[in-house]
Amino acid sequence: MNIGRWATLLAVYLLSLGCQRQVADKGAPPFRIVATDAGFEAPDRLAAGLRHIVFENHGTEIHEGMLVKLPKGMSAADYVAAVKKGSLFPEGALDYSGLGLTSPGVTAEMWSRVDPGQYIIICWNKGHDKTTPVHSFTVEETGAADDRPPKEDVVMKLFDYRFELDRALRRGVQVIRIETPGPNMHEVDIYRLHEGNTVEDLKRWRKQHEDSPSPAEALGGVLDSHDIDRIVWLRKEFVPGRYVLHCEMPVTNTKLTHADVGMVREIEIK
Ligand SMILES: [Cu+2]
Repeated sequence: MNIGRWATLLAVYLLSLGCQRQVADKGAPPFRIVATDAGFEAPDRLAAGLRHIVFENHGTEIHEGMLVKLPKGMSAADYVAAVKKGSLFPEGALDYSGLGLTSPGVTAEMWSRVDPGQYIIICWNKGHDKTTPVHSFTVEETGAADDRPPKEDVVMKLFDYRFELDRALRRGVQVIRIETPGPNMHEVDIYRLHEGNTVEDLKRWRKQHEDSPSPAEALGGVLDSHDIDRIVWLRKEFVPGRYVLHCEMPVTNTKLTHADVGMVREIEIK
């Protein structure tokens, strides 16, 4: 090979490296979870770090996608067996947030940190935790850069037992940074009320666990984390309407939910 040809090949190689770098800078595609009534479709690997997670409900029922990190020695089957015996928090497993209740046809997205380990995705709506298969995946330390969340428009704080917003949510795309001062674990489901329905209708409907027509559309909020210092970001497009923030976490040692003891808030977006 003459020098000229070698130099050309080298130039082409360097150019292609440059292109690869440009692609890498745009970031990896989001971790995409598709929920159906038969279970979840999602990759079986994810790089550790702050990750952009997209959740699409292709089913006919409301679903959610909670990430749970399993302790060493516990399999997905072990976790599900404990849940079937009635445990909401199988010992040693850590809730790692995820996208909350999401109506059929709705897509939700968030940014949240994942650490190396074995995980499952599980839906707790309407007994799906006992009837619908969980999805297992592995989080690996690959050195991949964090997915950077967009700058927040609003900060939402989850306290015992109320939601605080540092400013009003507006119509259009909003990024909500969600913190949990607690001191208990919390979640926030976001609903848009259908015309003529009230918060009371929604609370009653969530208690019934029946197939009665829903008074609201579930837009996909964020689920709880054992690590309450965790900050997550939610991005959502809002049309004008009446919305409800609702926490369905159980009050310890009771059959009440946080919504029952006041953790529910109606907001209007103009
Ligand atoms: Cu709560």
